[in-house]
Amino acid sequence: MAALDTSASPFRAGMVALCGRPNVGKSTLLNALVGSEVAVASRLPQTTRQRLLGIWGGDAFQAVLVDTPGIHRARSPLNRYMVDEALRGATGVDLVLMLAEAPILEDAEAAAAWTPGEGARAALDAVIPLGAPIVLVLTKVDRLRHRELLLPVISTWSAIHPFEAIVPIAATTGEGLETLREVVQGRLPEGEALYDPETLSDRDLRWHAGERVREAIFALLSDELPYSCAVTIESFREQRRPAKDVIRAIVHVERESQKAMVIGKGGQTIREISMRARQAIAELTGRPCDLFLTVKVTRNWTRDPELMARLGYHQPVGGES
Ligand SMILES: Nc1nc2c(ncn2[C@@H]2O[C@H](COP(=O)(O)OP(=O)(O)OP(=O)(O)O)[C@@H](O)[C@H]2O)c(=O)[nH]1
Ligand SMILES: [Mg+2]
Repeated sequence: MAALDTSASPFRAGMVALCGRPNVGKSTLLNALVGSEVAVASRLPQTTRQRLLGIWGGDAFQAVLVDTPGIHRARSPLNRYMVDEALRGATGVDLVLMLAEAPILEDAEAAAAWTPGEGARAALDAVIPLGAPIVLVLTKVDRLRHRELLLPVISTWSAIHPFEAIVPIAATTGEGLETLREVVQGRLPEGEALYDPETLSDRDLRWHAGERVREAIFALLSDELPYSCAVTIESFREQRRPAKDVIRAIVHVERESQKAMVIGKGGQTIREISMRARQAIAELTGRPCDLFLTVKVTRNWTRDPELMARLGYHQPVGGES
């Protein structure tokens, strides 16, 4: 009698959304899993504005990760768009990874009394009705001095929702990512890969170039300024000889006073933004690029859905998602 071959477990593939309130580390985790800096991450909340698919795969599985904007109380049309994008990203997926920061606690008493903040609860409450099973991912555990204090935190969370699993991680050090892989892989449906395994993300280079400019803006400008900026790519030309990309982009701001701040004294600030973005784009494409930035006032664009749509932030119409 021939021995049964049990070594070949079936290939698994599916969609996995990364959700949570702003700044919990969704984009950083996507980059760590994909193994490339495809998503923009920054120290500021509300960095991500649009969905991005990142392909995370191994020999036996492919998880199509959906990076989403942070779920928050949205006041402006731009913020409402972002929250809608997040919920669209978590709709119809096979699994949701709900990210929440592991709280930094000093003693057992504080840990026993700890409960999640309103923002974290609200993000979870927004995602539960979408119906996908949810894994809770407690992020940034490298910042904790007392790891044992995570245990009461985990029990508090498990009393709130029947999570599939609760996994503590630190995306910046790689801690917990192997456990996360096992948890995710085990919950993906059997099936063939959805994307060519060589693919890193679903967005084109033009989109990534715009994001790299926004990343530089989030890194270099302070206060509210990054939130008033949008970037459109006016032209993207691949030059043969010498081989390089020539990119023209517009940085849109909401008011005249902001234009002066983005340009900076003698053009210093916009030069720094351009230099930083140019390096990041070249890293992504593997060839040099020329980047020409213009700053333009598109008055109050964050409050006007029509202007937002022109800058690339359009709500899908009808059944499109
Ligand atoms: N110490 C530490 N910092 C982290 C870790 N993961 C993310 N961060 C930091 O947390 C900040 C926010 O990270 P992002 O990945 O941009 O967070 P996000 O959830 O995508 O934020 P939004 O797009 O604004 O919703 C950045 O400064 C990251 O470097 C981690 O594992 N450890
Ligand atoms: Mg993000």
